[in-house]
Amino acid sequence: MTDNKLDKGGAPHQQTTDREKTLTTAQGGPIADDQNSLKAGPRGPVLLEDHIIREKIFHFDHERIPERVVHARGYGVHGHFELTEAIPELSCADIFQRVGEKTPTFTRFSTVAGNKGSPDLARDVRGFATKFYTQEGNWDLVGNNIPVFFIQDAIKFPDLIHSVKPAPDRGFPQAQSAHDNFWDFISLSPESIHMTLWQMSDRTIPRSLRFMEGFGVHTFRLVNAKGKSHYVKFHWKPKQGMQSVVWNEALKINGADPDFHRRDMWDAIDAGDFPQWDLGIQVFDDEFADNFEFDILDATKLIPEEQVPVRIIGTLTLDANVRNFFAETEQVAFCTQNIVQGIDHTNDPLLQGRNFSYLDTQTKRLGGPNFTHIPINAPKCPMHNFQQDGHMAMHNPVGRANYEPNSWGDDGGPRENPEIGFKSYPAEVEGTKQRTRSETFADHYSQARQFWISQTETEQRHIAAAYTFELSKCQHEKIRLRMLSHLMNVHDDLAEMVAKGLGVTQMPEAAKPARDPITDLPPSDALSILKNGPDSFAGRKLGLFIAEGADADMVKALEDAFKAEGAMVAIVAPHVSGAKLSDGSMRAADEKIDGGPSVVFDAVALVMPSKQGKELAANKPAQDFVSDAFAHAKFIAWTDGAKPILEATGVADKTDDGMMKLEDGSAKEFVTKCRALRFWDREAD
Ligand code: HDE
Repeated sequence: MTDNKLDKGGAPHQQTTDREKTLTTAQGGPIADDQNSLKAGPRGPVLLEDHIIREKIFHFDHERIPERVVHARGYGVHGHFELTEAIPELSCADIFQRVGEKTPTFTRFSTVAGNKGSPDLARDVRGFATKFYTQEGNWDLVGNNIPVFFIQDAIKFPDLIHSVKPAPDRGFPQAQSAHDNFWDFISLSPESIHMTLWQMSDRTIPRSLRFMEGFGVHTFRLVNAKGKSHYVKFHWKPKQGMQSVVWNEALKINGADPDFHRRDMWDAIDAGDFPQWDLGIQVFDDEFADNFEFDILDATKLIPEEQVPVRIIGTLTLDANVRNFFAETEQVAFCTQNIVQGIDHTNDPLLQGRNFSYLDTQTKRLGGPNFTHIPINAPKCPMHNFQQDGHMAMHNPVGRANYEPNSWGDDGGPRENPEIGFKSYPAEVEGTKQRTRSETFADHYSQARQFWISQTETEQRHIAAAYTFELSKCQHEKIRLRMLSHLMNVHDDLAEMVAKGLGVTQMPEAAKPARDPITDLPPSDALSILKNGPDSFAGRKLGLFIAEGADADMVKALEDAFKAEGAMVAIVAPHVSGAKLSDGSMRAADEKIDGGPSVVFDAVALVMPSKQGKELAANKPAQDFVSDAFAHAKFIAWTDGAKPILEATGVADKTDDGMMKLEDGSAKEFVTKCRALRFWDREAD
């Protein structure tokens, strides 16, 4: 039984007589009063003997753990992986054997540069890390939403990250790469140029975590039961299709909703709209590796899908939000060295460095070697060993044996199992000990050029604009010019567009390449977002702006049409209480217009009588709703009554095929238009 009582001082007490619901100390002692500390007299000093306040505040003081040094801001979701094609001929990994089998997973998406409280829509690479709780141990695929990386050798990682993170003296900039330090480092590390093309593309401003690809980046090995190895690159392909926002929109979303991505993921899963990705593998052998233009151990290179097709072998479904953010998302500890029999590492020097780093960082972050005992990190298969003690140990050996070999028979604890136990692929290794970079890693521009020529004009424009924006934030001309000298080796068009954007009239000399770029690599459509559109508005959101007296039939027609498409509709109104529609019914709003700008929606519609349209034409948030939607190439529909708002923003004069007036029966037509997601022709104009 719960009761709400006031004590003499007026503090509310919510009381119960149910032992199960009784508030207790960490020691299990029931607490009678959680509102008042123990005092000597009602106005007297607080007594040190009060074990309840001391325990409560002591625990509070220790709530924070170090945030991740990179990828601090992240969002985790539970799910499962279902195998759709078994691959025993390639790998004996247990997870890849039985079609239809579901393996539980935990996936954490993240940004790299910002701290834990930074906004979701920073221009940044997104982490895409998945822990598969397989029946033969945990496999962590710790990837990104970009298939290549900035550097070739892990020894450069602390410098790369330092350069993008806040400068030591001033403590800013936060969560951004648009500054001198970052581009200084990049322009002195030509190996990073390919990655910066991806970084300056719209890949780093995804519309949703649900709408991006994922990549394992490195070349790994698949090893079958006979010990035969193939090389593999892992891919995640979103079933929802890819989509990004535009930069001006990203800037505004960060202000309107810094939690935009996590909210979107939470809402989708909460609504039962579970995002899915296909797991694809690119498999190749030594012969391909020997003939490929680049070194397959070089993480700054990808293998075009046209050269090695991606074969789909399973599907990841994210179907449950976390129950406790800290316990799950914060405490999850991904480690690249968590592989299972049937999957193995290669000599990629970046991967080798990561295998050291992740274990080390988790030990520091989670406070000791027993982070594997935390439920989110513990395997879901049997686990037995002789590891013992240490901070917060949850599993210790029982009985007398805590070592092996031992002669205690059945009481002697777990034993080795050569049959199913992990065996490293016996790759041959030889060489002189030396600090060097292989000659085969020396090409830094060819795939950057290939990426550029694979993009649509819209995407190229965005890339050039992003370089221009970021380099314009560099206060030192020498850094801007040094970057330009690299872009000249990528493609003349790109270099010219950026030079024009920066106002550079005298081009610098092109950087001297370590190896002459290959200029005839063919374009690869798979590298473009826009060439791979979903042609569906499913999973997207319409912002439906209504006001008092809005046509009830039109509101319903739009809601029905968008829901039938699998899309969401959010109602925006002058007041959050909503608006009375033409049929007298009250329609509650999801957002007041000031808090529901069009940047948080994929398309917008305005439905209102002309009296309200005229009034709202003078309302700045209402004007921004329309003018931003127009500027961000969104599809816009309106009823006649809303026209004054379009007129007030100058949009009414510019009607194009991305805009339409709503009339009876036209809701479905609007949905059909919206399937293109954006009306890019407007931007080109
Ligand atoms: Fe990471 N990286 N990384 N990284 N990384 C970490 O581990 C590191 C790299 C990636 O959601 C850290 O748990 C080094 C490439 C993701 O919890 C740390 C190098 C790729 C996450 C670390 C790299 C990644 C991390 C920090 C250069 C894509 C977030 C906290 C050799 C393939 C995982 C932590 C999560 C996190 C080190 C490069 C992806 C410090 C040394 C390449 C998705 O261990």
